[in-house]
Amino acid sequence: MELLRLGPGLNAVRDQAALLLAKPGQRVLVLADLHIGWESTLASKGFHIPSQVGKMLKRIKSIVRAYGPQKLIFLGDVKHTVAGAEAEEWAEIPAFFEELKKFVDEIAVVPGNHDGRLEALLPDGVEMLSSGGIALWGFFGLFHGHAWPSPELLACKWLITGHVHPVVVFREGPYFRTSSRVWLLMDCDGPSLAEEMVRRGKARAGELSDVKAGKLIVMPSFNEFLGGQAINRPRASDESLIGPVLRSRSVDLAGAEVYMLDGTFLGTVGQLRRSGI
Ligand SMILES: [Mn+2]
Repeated sequence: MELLRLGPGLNAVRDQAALLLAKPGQRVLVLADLHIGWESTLASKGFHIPSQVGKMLKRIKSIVRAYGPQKLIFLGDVKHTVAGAEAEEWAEIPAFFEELKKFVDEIAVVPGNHDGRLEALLPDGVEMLSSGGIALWGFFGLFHGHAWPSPELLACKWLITGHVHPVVVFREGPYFRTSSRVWLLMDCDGPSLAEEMVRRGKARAGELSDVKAGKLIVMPSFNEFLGGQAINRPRASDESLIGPVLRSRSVDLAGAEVYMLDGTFLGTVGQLRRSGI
């Protein structure tokens, strides 16, 4: 396993949709969009896919073994069904967290839009954070992305979200298409984002004296089978997957750099859309 450096203390784990945030003596692993229970919603439509939770657990364990983070933060959409909890989730989610507790000291969840009633499934010792996210070390503002971040996150240089499940879709001949999960890295105009949040009543001007947000990362989904936003297609297929910050004019989505999980740079979102691949 190998790290791809995105910034100071900010690393993607090569070939994994995982971020390792570090400062001297501390390491935090961040994963987004596991959507546990997604397969069971497909079963009701007649598709039967074996549960992915065991495989995801295995992948998390191997990353933890390689880098020894003290803390694991789930960046929203741990589970799939939006409002309630399906029978499979009632069984799989508590067992999943109990297993994780054996090898990571601290576990926290930033809730996403699919995490209704998740709290009831979390064992003792797993912390449920606010849906406005968490300002880690005053440097990394972590939130899911379906809603605005808490105002204090704008004091962080890096904003980090999930929710979008960005993929690039490649055509292969007339019949086949393959999609690859990708990272998006873009500039973010912190003062303009702050202004927009004040205008929309999501923050009070006094709360935003120290705005440092300058970069936004959109993480690929940790679940490798989920569909997502084909960011190389001219128009987003599902606007609801975009979220308020990406829809705002404060971030440069067209200028976003697109990276495959192995670190290959594909170009910017704008270039990919224009090239029509
Ligand atoms: Mn989401």
